[in-house]
Amino acid sequence: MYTFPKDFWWGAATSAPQTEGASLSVGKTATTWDYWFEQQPELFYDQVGPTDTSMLYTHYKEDCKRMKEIGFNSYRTSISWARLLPDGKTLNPEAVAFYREYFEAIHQENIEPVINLFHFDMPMWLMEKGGWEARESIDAFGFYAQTAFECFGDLVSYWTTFNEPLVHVECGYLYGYHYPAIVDFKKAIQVGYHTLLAHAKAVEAFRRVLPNKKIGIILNITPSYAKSAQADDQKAAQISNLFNTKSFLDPAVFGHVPDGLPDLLMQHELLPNTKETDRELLAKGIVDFIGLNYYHPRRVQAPLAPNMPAKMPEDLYAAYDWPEKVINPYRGWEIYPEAIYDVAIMMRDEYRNIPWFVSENGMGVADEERFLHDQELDDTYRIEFMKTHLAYLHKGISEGSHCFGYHAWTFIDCWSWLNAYKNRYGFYRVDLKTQERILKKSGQWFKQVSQQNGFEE
Ligand code: BGP
Repeated sequence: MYTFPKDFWWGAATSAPQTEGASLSVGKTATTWDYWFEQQPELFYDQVGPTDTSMLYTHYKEDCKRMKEIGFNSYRTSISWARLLPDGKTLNPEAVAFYREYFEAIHQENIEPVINLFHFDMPMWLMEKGGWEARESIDAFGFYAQTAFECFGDLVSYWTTFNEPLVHVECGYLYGYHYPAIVDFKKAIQVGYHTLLAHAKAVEAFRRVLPNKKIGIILNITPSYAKSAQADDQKAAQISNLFNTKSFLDPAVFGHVPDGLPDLLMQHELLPNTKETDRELLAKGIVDFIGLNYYHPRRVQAPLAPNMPAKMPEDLYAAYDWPEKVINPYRGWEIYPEAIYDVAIMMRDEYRNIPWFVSENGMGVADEERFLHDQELDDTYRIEFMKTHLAYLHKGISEGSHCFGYHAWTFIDCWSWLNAYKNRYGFYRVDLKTQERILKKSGQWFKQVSQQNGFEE
């Protein structure tokens, strides 16, 4: 039997833009997603945009009951910045009422809410002023964070500032997958830097407004494994970890950017514009806990055609196609549960064993809707995926890593950016036409795991 620590969190994560719906109503203004969908709906899978999500805005009460039914004792979602502050300054009373009722409904089911502030949903009013590229985004985020803490601090004990900040940096400014779809390494570094400062600004406000509660940050973790023991491959893996793991984790845990990163950026003419007071602000960004979203690792090797200065990260480390990799045939990502153990040990040994939890882990299945229907929602593959990851997590915990929970991605099939409803992950299936929710086999299994606080080997 794999038994997990007492009071272990069992639950799942979602986010406001991926579940709420009502995306341009009840006072909410547009985010970059609403805007982009309006401009170019053909970019979105099946042309499904952010309005057509799982409608938690109207279904949240029953959905909180559904969470309880499958054993959740904690649950993460986010607040929509553009709903709470439609113009960045004026509070939307309907948003306050909605979130207060939603968080109360979560409590009524004895579920601990974990509330995140930013999940890739940049309000258009700020995008028009430059978004994360503009230095004023730091104060704008600080004001939003403080407002949220003041409005909901009595109902929420666990807060997080950002979900996967690396993703809005990479997807928006490096690879062109998210709006504003810019491809510019130097801009991406500047955007990442402003995000770090915005995070610190929010933590600073948090310590003032809610000194007795806990704050963290949610990071995507893609541990980099080198192709070989040769020095150039090892160096590539180190650089990849510097960018992809340490860039946000070190500031959140130690209050400063990781050693080696400023030198590397200087060498490649990528240093961001800074102010003298930044160092002091960054030091205020130390959190109480970390959430790590783990889906797959990175395999890297020395760059095939290094460029000096680097134009893209690939000039510093290249992707490597590991011949032994096991692939999720439904989503294309490598499945490597062992990495979750390596991450647990890294947190223990390199990050002062700060409390952390797995804040997303799950198996995406493209077009699951089509074939699950015929198999009575039998998603055994998802159960196997979670079991193997939990087994490695258990090993890390039994060796002293301070992990206090596991959140699946996700509770309910939800809208996922340009992929819309292509890859489904939910314990509950959602019929987009009728909004009917149907429990998959994985949800029944998860209930047992939560009730037993573990599972049979
Ligand atoms: C994570 C995000 C989630 C969700 C998930 C699945 O990076 O935090 O918001 O999108 O990935 O992604 P996809 O639907 O592309 O498979």
